[in-house]
Amino acid sequence: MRKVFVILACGVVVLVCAAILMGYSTSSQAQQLQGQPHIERIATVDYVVDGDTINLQGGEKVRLVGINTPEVHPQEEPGGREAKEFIENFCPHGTEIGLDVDDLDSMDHYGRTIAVVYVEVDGSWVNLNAELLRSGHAEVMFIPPSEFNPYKWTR
Ligand SMILES: [Ca+2]
Ligand SMILES: [Ca+2]
Repeated sequence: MRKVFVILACGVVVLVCAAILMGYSTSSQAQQLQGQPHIERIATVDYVVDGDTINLQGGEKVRLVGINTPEVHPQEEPGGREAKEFIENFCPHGTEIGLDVDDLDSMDHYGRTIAVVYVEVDGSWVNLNAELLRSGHAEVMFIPPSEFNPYKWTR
């Protein structure tokens, strides 16, 4: 009787370990699907222009790829100020951000760098473009050719 119990207990331990390992591998697979942060360079924020545009120190302007937020200039559209404030909270003046520039279309016709912007939150890099979509401050604006598929960020 005691032996049966020990065998059963071992079985339970093995099952629990297997479940933990399986859970671990699926979550890391999910992370891979979402795309690991791929940071090509670090830049410093001068100021946030609006929800999808950031001016960097040194004069470079960045347009967040794959998304659009309501305008703030010259006329404020509904939600424009909220979107601007949302990203200002993540990257106020002087913040170091990570950039992944769109390899297939690196600049728009206003001369702005087209990129995914990463901000550091609790020690890990967060895709700010995706955060704008998930929080409802931005809509998908997919203009091919592009290295990025913003529809993946909404999942
Ligand atoms: Ca916009
Ligand atoms: Ca890139």
